Amino acid sequence: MEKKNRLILALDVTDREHALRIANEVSDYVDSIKVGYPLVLGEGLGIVKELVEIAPVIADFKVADIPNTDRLICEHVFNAGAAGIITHGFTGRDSLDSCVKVANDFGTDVYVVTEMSHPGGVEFFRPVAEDIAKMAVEAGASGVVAPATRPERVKDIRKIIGEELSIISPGVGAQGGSAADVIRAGADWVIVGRSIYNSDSPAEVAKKICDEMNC
Ligand code: FNU
Repeated sequence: MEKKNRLILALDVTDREHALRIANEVSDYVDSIKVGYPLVLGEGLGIVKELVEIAPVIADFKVADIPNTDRLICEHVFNAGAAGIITHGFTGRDSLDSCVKVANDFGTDVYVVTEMSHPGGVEFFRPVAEDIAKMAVEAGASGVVAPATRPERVKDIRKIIGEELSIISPGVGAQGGSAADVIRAGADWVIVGRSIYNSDSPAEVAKKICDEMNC
């Protein structure tokens, strides 16, 4: 992903027109659009093909299955035009390897969740986040997902993964995190959803977040 604006839009609206309107409004300020279950279950995977006309798409399916099922999911997602996918890591190295292999065949990116950004994200993830980050490096993932709600954890995870892998970081705005703080802690991109798409002026909010990050 080209680092220009450091902002990834989390497009969790559920209908096509709304999604395309928001995506078009903020396209000057985002490096990528993240779609997940809300939009894809609402409109089908075909929405990805429409969105890639506006910006590269990351599919946030938090893939977490056996290697064969993971492979099938990744193939569908990349065939639909996505440039990247978010996977879980707790399913183990063989499952992650399967996703990375498909991504390498397509020339796309895999981002592995380390510790989630919501309060419950510390319950089970906290003790294993570092191990998952290490595995992401060893498996050749493109990057990891780490919480903007806890910049100190982004710092910890950056120490483990070094400079080669990217950190994409959700939790800015609606979940209480600050874009500037998490970029300072070592994130490469922030992922922002509700603060932008629920706003009356999505482009203005997106621009403000970019300005905060000095981009
Ligand atoms: P917003 N997301 C997250 N925390 O929030 N993929 C994680 O740890 C994670 C994610 C996603 O709060 C979440 O599903 F791994 O409205 C949503 O799409 O700004 C987005 O990041 C945050 O949305």
